[in-house]
Amino acid sequence: MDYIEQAMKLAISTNCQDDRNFFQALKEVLISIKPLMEQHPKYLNHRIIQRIIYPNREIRFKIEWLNDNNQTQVNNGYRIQFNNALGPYKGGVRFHPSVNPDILKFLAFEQIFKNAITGLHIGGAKGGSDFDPKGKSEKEIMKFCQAFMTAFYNSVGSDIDILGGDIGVGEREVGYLFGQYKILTNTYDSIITSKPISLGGSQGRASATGYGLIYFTQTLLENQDETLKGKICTISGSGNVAIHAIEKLYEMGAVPVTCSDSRGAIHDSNGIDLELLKKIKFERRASLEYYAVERKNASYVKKEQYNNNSNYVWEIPCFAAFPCATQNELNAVAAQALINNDVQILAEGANMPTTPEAIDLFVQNNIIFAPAKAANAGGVAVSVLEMSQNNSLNYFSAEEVDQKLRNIMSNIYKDIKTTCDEYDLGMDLISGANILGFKRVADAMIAQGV
Ligand code: NDP
Ligand code: 2IT
Repeated sequence: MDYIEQAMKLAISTNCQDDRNFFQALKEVLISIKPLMEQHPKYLNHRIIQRIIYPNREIRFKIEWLNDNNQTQVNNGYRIQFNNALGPYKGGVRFHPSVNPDILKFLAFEQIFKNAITGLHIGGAKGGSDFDPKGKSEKEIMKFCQAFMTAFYNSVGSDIDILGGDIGVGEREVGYLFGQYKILTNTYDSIITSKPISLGGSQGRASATGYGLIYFTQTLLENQDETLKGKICTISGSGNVAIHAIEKLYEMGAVPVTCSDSRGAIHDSNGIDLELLKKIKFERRASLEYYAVERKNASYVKKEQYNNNSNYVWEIPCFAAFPCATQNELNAVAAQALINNDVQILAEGANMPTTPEAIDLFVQNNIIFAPAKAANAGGVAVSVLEMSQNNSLNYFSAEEVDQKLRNIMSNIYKDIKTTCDEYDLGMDLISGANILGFKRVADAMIAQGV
């Protein structure tokens, strides 16, 4: 039995049998580090794989809060502190009804390697709750955030575990989480990032993931003597990552023509109206169907009308495609449609948005594939700038943050490409990213002893 089979067997026997998202993320890493394992037996000798597939701590807690009708509500809360070999645990918090230990374990596992790829000294974690922010009043959101922090505050710390944003958790939620921590501990510790600017948040953190995604794509294309200028691009999602990716695509002279949310998708062949999109999603927190009501030339397709469960946005011919909503949102049907329409590059803004079958199709057809661990790492990298400015009681200007983000994304690309060259991987950026991240974490584990 080889190390991959052995590790998968071990992972399945020590986790819930249904942890399919975690097993998917794990298997991809295990397969792609094969060249590293073959050249450096020390990683197997130090039993790094057996050690790295167990989270250091899995915290589960109950959140009780009162809704606007004074009825008691109960939600599940979690934090997976997966690995802190490189630095304090760092990773976002997700509020979505689908949140469960499997989803958070996959996200925390991915975060270990993503954080390592940035070259910064942070470990990997993820947390969240099955709380659904949709339809809740401002007061209910605040009450829930306060109860979440109350249930869990003694497990975080600015040099222990630093939280951040993710699906359903933006500046508003982060502000309430931070405010409650301050009350409970009487400190102003930087235990969470993506804070509002008024609380010490970083200029440019809100836009960092989306902008970073496009900077990474542009660097990659420049190395192929290509550019995004004038190119049709398709995007899924219409949250923090998607909207800022669309914004940066316009700045690069590209034409983003789609977006989607949990209920449906928009195709606007003249280019997405960014101001209208921001108004609908950021201000009104409403459904995208209103976009088509206000923009008569745009078409709106409801989720129930998608073909074979494949988002309508992937049927639109494009040069580059950017899945920016959620995990496993781009399946083999979508991949085939994109390939038939001659897509040139796929860059992941969301975490693990592409199914393994879809990835296989892109690889077989030589489509350039920019994996999430590299392409969306700009968000967490700017989170570290936020931690750094908080801890030094200083701040970085918007221009400084943008310049640092550009450098970080271009260095990530260079480091991955160097790894690809070293292991003779051509443009297999998935393996390059996994080897680079794994090696940095494994070396730190070995250096610390057992
Ligand atoms: P937001 O909550 O701001 O937006 C999420 C978007 O995706 C919304 O348009 C939402 O639709 C849609 N969506 C969420 N879940 C589903 C689903 N199950 N099916 C279809 N659509 C869905 O989150 P972010 O933009 O911050 O995050 C998007 C992705 O990017 C996630 O995978 C996240 O982990 C990843 N990411 C985020 C980072 C960040 O800094 N925020 C950093 C790196 C990665 P609706 O509007 O209807 O809710
Ligand atoms: O997936 C991610 O990298 C994030 N959600 C951002 C994490 C962070 O701590 O800023």
